[in-house]
Amino acid sequence: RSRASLLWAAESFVRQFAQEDPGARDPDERVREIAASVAAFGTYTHTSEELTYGARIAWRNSARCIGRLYWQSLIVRDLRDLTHPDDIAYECFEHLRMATNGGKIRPVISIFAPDRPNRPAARLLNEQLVRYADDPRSARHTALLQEMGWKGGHGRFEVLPLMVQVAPHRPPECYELPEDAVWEVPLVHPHHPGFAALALRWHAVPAVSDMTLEIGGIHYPAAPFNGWYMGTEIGSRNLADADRYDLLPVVAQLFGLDARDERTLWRDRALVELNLAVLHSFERVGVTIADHHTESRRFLSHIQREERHGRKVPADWSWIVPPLSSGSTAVFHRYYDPPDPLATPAFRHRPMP
Ligand code: HEM
Ligand code: NRG
Repeated sequence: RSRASLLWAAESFVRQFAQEDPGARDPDERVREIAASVAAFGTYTHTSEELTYGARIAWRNSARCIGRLYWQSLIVRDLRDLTHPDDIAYECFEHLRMATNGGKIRPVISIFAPDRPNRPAARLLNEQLVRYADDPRSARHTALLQEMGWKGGHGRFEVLPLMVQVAPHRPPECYELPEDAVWEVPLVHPHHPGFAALALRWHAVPAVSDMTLEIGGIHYPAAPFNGWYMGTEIGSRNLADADRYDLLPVVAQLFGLDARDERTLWRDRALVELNLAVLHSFERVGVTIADHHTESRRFLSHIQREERHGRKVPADWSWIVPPLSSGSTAVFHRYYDPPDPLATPAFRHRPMP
């Protein structure tokens, strides 16, 4: 990436910051400072105010996220001085504890050292800080860990170790997650006592760890973030998709539904029971979770509030609309401003090495 394009990205970020935040520094002066640093070192360092603002705007720009109403409350942990994998792993576990907060989930992002010219930073290979080895979605990660000598991964809902890759073409360092960093919720059904015997559970905190945070031309590949779950992510997708835990036939059997005939709507009824169990179970143990009707209304409030500030809210309909009773949620019956792939700051996907 050329110095000119880095400088261009930095300048547009600094000017955007100054425009939105009256407390920001004089942008002209800051741009000159950045230009000098880029000329001397090929890069520059964000102030902690820029880092915090940049991370929050990256969330606000996430066109697939229905949860953006609270973008201003994101807690930003500035961990840019950490590069050793042991320290990164330790702080990822601290992240989970801080985010879990005794069940009252807080949106948090931990930002580790950025890429530097000819010196790519450490990255996390895990898709999320907490993922299960037997989830078909984790098959490649589980296989890789076992290839490297991990003895786990044969039971149900076993948490994958954290993989910190310090440099490209190097095998990752691996760390088992401490028990007190991972809150898991056992799934029970509010009316069917037999449901608990399925021995299902899910982790409390969704903490995405394989996306690169880009702010003003600087790339932060290790920047895990979390909010709270919307129930449908677990009940309609993780546990229900045929290429995930594929539990609809199991739930249908438990509830005595006739799975031979599509027109009994056994899939739909099983989905509702599963989603009900997820929401009930999280609520029962005091872990924050949103239902899709409430989160949909919040998203529309978010759009209204952003429009009052003269901003558009790019959104990806197919990701925003919840995968249960879609037409009965508030977000279904309209279109949205199209996502802008060039909008920054942003969270970006990258291929798994
Ligand atoms: C995607 C909800 C917080 C960034 C999503 C999705 C949901 C969601 C339902 C779609 C996921 C899927 O279909 O797999 C929420 C809720 C939050 C929240 C309820 C509660 C506060 C956050 C935070 C960030 C964030 C704190 C970043 C700071 C994103 C991004 C995606 C996303 C980047 C797209 C992920 C991808 O492309 O795979 N969110 N979110 N969200 N969210 Fe949020
Ligand atoms: N669907 C994924 C999680 C993706 C992000 N969802 C959130 N993010 N709620 C899953 O594990 O089911 N967040 O930052 O809260």
